[in-house]
Amino acid sequence: MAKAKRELTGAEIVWECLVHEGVRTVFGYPGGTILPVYDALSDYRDRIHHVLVRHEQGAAHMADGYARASGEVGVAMATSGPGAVNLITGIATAMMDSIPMVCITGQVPTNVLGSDAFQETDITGATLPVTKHSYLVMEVDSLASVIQEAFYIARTGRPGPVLVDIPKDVQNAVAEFEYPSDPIDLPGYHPPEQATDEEVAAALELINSADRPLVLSGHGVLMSGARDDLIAIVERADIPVTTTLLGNDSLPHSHPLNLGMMGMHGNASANHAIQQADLIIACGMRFDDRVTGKLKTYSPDSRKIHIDIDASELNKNVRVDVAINADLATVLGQIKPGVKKRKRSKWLKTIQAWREDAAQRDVLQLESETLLGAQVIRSICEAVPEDSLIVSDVGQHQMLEAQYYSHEQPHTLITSGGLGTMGFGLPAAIGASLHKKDREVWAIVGDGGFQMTLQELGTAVQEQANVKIAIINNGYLGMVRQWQQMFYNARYAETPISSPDYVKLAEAYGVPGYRVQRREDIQSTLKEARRHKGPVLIEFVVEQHGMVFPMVPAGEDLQNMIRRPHPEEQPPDARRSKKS
Ligand SMILES: Cc1ncc(C[n+]2csc(CCOP(=O)(O)OP(=O)(O)O)c2C)c(N)n1
Ligand SMILES: [Mg+2]
Repeated sequence: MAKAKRELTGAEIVWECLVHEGVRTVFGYPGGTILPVYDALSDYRDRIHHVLVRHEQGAAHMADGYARASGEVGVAMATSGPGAVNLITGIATAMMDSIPMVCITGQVPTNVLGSDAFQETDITGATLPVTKHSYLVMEVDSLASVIQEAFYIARTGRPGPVLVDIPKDVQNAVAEFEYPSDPIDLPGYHPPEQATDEEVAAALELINSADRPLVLSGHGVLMSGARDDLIAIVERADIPVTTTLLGNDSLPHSHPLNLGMMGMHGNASANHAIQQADLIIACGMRFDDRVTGKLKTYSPDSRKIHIDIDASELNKNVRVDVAINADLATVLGQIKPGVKKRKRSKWLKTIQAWREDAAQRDVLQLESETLLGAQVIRSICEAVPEDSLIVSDVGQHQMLEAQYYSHEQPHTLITSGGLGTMGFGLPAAIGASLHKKDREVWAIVGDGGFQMTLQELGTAVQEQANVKIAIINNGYLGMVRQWQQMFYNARYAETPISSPDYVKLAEAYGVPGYRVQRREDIQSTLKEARRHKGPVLIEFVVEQHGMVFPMVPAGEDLQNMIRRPHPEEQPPDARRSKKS
């Protein structure tokens, strides 16, 4: 039976469409040109929860964090001009990390568009390079189908952010509403599905004949749901795996074949393995410069297979022998039956020696009497349940998280990888916690990044978001200071940064606050903090000059890592203090 059409305003159509798309939470901030939509919200409050943020950048990051935690499309909303422009950092962050998001912005009325009207910004123009697609809706009759398309584009193929800009008169106009029921078929947009038989055969030929194969596991493994098949394949063929930052939780940390993260701050064993492999199988990753180092000398002796949903990533940075443009989970399902059982003891033994050497180099820093970020992160990992969600900000603490937190379960790490957006951590954690209400959610942030978006503490309190905030306070924009120390003769230009009294700040927001200055107080404070429901803040005052190693200097050969010294190489004083 055909449903009766209803007459609705554009503003009501927005909410109706969101309900039809299964949206339950919207992050936003009102203003003049989005007023009709906000006014219509009152009729939808029983189905959609609106989270009032403190800055629109926070809305975009929260929608992003919500999307990453839920696998659903995150929704952010803002007014025109300054509101819309404030979303851009969050949109660009989502774009770089392939996060499905729909951003709805108000726009000045159509009759003044282009006249530099009050709070007019060409937001579709401004966001063109950082959205997967964008729309300026000029007629209310097309509003429902545009919103439906926006969700479809955001979540299909390689996911990404889509912007829908709606002039105020379109929000006020009335149209007959019926949610479009026809399957969506967009000209020129047909996400690929499976590999051809020839591609599967070519990949299998390389996999089954390699002696030193290595899987590079990226975000796409998690996003396409390919993890189980990947594990089955590497176990059968005894293939070691290294992960990107966003693929860090794409296989259990303790899995014997997992070499951990590759790249600039990756594990030495992973980087050596890349350089010495005779086959690289790149799954849902994009050969970012942070993981390849110098392209000219990248993995010189290997044949290469690259599987990615986005055709534009294939042969972009690294030339490969077999390029497969399809859904990764589907392709691994196709490949799996043909993968031969093999043991690769010699290759794994070589790798094991690199791993043992690296473990030795970690000992001094984990045992150091001075409080270090690595110790804090390892302690959080030991204290919290395995399914806890860790959201890191950007900087040294982010890399330490990737190195020292053992992610056993998938979808337990959220971080800004591609754009490296400081200020992402707290709002993304709030967004994630509003979906994963039964999970422990930790924002691990630096003193610099936290101060970029700390106003969102207000949102966390208003929502009683269950977010535990660990500020790794080293008094510096640490990662930049590290570069200055290594490459700019230790001239610390504008990297020392002061902080407010974070315990008092927490108090001002009505949040329990703690300060930890000694290693022996970490665990007891974590225990105490975890007892509180709702937001909690802990400041860890750590060594100011801590470093993140290994480090491949930008543009260098992956093999040329600057390493933490092996205990045998420590200066005599350091060895003595360790013994005492
Ligand atoms: C929005 C933004 N501005 C600047 C940078 C450059 N940047 C990268 S890491 C970093 C320092 C981060 O300092 P902090 O948050 O204290 O973390 P730490 O490195 O000390 O752990 C800076 C400034 C960035 N990534 N993002
Ligand atoms: Mg810092």
